[in-house]
Amino acid sequence: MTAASKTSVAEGSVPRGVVGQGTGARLRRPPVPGLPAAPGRCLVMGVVNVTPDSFSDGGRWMDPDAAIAHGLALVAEGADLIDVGGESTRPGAVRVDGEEELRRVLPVVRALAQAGVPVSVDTMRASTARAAVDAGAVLVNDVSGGLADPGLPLVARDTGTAYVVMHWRGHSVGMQQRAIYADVVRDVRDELAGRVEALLAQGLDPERLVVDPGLGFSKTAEHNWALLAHLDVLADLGYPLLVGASRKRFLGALVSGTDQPAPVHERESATVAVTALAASAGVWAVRVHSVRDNRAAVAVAAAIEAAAAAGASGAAASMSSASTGSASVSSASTGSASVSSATTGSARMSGQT
Ligand code: PMM
Repeated sequence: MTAASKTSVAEGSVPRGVVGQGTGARLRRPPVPGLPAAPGRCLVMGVVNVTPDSFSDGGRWMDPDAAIAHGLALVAEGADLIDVGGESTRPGAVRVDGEEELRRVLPVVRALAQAGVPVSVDTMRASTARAAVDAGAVLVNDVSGGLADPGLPLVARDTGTAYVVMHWRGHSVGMQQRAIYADVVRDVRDELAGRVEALLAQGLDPERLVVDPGLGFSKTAEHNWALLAHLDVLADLGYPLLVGASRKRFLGALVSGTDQPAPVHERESATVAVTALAASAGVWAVRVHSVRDNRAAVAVAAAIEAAAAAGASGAAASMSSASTGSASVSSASTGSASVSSATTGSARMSGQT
């Protein structure tokens, strides 16, 4: 990266900011204009793949009515937004043509948006993104980070739509041959920084960018774990982070403990564990196929975060109460207010379920 590029990424990140620099930085969840916000917790993005061949749910939601009903069910379970995709990106998947992709996603995007659901469109095509945004999508989830179709980020720019820039090295056919890194965390961070720089140069609004490490995309299990272990390094880019680990092969391998990954339906508990840890690390959102348990994991992380914040102020106040006496009373109410806000979060969740 050039000095100039470093500057422009840093400038782009200024309004976003993160707490601290370098390892150990705690991630933050700045609101993204036009998207739902949930102060104090990670968002949950529910996935609806309108594809015959996605590894996790391929073929289940090909019928538009079934896909729409599934999206609404995920919202009822607590999803904050729904990601609708019409093209599988599993390793080795062959590309679907643009017309077919549009035929799959458009009725689903339109119906969910009309029902008031915040919809994200998972596409690498400008034409699909444009039609989806016109139909009400509020987020463009581009797994290629603008590399597959350079016109795609321009759709986000021109329509003022939020945009996910995911780390990507090439299309599904042959992508695992590109899983070669000197230092995966540093390399992914630098490649994402390069993409962000290019997007800012194209005129995208830094306030509307979300960054994603692209777990499983040109990455081995070891690479995925390293990235999850160093989310703080990616957060140093200064943008909200989206993490998509749900049901992926590396979780299947972890569960089975062998080279033969456990089947998709046995990867759910490991997915929920990743969600709890990623939410606790401060990511902005997790992308998941099943929502209820992941939403509970997010609520757990939020409750612990709130209790930690309350505990910190309580400790400070009880130290000062030695000299003032009354300080501990006001800190106790501050503490319980924070804790009850975590409880309110859980109550909201159960209200939705
Ligand atoms: N993974 C998949 C598809 N889209 N989008 C983002 N932003 N991040 C991801 O990790 C991601 C994605 C592949 O999973 P799927 O086929 O089950 O949807």
